[in-house]
Amino acid sequence: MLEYSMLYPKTTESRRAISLNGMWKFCLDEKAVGEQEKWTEGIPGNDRIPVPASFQDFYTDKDTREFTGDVWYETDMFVPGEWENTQVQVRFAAATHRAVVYVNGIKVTEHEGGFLPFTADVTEIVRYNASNKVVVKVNNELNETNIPCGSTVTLANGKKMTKPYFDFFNYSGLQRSVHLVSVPKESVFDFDLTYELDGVTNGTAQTAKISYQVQTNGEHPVFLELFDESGASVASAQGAQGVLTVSDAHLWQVRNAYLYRLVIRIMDESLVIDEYEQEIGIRTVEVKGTEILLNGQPVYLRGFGKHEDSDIVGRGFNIGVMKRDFELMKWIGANSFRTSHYPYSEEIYEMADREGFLVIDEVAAVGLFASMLNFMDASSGKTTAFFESETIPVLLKAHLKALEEMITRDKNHPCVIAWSLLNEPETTNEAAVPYFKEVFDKAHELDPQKRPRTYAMIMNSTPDQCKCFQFSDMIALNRYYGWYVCGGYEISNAEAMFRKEMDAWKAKNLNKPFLFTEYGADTLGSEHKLPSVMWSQEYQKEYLEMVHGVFDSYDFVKGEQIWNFADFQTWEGIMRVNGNKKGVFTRQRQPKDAAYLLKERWTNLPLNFKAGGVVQERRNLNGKFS
Ligand code: GCB
Repeated sequence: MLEYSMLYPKTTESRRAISLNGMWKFCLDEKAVGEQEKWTEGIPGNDRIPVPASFQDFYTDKDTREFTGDVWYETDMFVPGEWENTQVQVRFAAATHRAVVYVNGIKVTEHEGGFLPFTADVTEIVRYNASNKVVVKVNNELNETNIPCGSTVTLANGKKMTKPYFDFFNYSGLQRSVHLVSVPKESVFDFDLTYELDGVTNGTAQTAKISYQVQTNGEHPVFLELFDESGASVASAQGAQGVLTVSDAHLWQVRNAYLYRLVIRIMDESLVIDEYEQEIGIRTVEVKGTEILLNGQPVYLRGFGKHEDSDIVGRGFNIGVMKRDFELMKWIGANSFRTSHYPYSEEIYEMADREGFLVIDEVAAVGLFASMLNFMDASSGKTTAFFESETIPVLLKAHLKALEEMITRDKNHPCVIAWSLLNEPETTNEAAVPYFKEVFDKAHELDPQKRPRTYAMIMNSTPDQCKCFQFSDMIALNRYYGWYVCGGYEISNAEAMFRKEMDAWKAKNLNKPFLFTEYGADTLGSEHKLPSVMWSQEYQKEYLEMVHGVFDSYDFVKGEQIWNFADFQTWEGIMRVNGNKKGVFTRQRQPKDAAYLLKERWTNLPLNFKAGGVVQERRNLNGKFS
């Protein structure tokens, strides 16, 4: 069990949450002297930087952008006097990739892993009704013992540099919100919900049973109450575990969400000891044969692999970009996305709950293939014996901990319909098998709703080579036929190879749904060419017509999430033109030509496309239809 609660900080009758976002003092620790020079009590210089944000893209010199090592943050926080006798915490929604936190010069916590929250209990350390100093040392080095994987090298000039085994810029720092929190001594720590529906018709269930379990750190009784969108109370229950029964329940549906408000209270007679509330959606999710069922109805996923990435703030949570992204996803007819390649900011799941998007939630286990060009290398047959390395046990431990943090954090979001436990690991070697078994078993054990588990499979994880696909409840393929393999005028060969692989999967008769979690072609928003060449907008469309035709030929393919929603920053190199350009939208969130082609297809595809294993009559949905 985790030592801190993963509940999102909220102000309620019993709780207080004060945002510490804003301008923080900031400095780089170029000589790694911070502790020695007592920066733990206050950092040098007078530079200030926004939190939340990645630190990299504010500055005009390359050494700062590429800085690898420790960076230090500092702010002052006033702790109200009336908070004495409560638990006082500082809560970081993320610190990438690891952090040590000091309050008034005293170390209060440390955390490894850059995309999930952690909390420091500072009850005994803070001065009440007074100002207190928070200092955070954040380190952004990459290694093979933490996720995401990569390495850190030292250049001839003595400066360090990261070499990610993944295709996104190593943005880092305090990229998400920080809160100062007061929670009663006796409080709600965690809760689980599972759903059972009876008599489902047209988005309602005659009866919905919500089995719950609430974890507190005390003995006082627990009460639950559920309110509908009009504010009416529709169910209540007493006890740390039990069932809430809702009659004529409105179901949470794809792009048609209905959210109930769940209020959990710990009471002492009529006195509220603690109160926590969260919006929840009533829905079930399961995989049956080749179908993905939401509330028992087959769904076909259409959408994106995304990144948290935008100009200036990098991977920092940006509320405006979030809003724009959801509007674009709605405009284009998407209904889902994968949080490639790390769990996203909590606000994004709240928005997906509200907008009815289906989310495949991915832990940051990317780069488990020791190559900076794994997307290329895997297509050319390179192997790296990754799972034979002696550091694997340490990596596995970090991976399992991140998994526990992610599932605990996200399990009550209706939008989360599946867990992605790795992206593009090397699965051509038997050594991967025991590692996979642990990770997949752990996800099952941690998730009260037993949602489907998957992992995104790299090009050489083919039916005859891959040793691990049996672990997935849904097979998720990342495929680049027509880009990394046989691009341009060779696209007809790409199609033949693609179909050959799909025929081999079909022959295996796995009786599981298949998803394409990646496919795409780099495209420069500036380039047009008739007839097409690779990188032109015309080629991106031709490529999509080819892959859509393949998708539509196989009735077990139950979803398509194109790579990528928008252009995004990567490390620099000959394969990338100031970043990865496979976006359907530019980094500034304007459409490329392919966006209109996708809109035409996705707004016409029925939600239950291919339901019952029948390849339905295909209209002009822009694939090469047979
Ligand atoms: C992949 C990776 C993704 C890359 C993408 C690409 O297979 O999962 O992180 O960005 O390919 O564009 O090469």
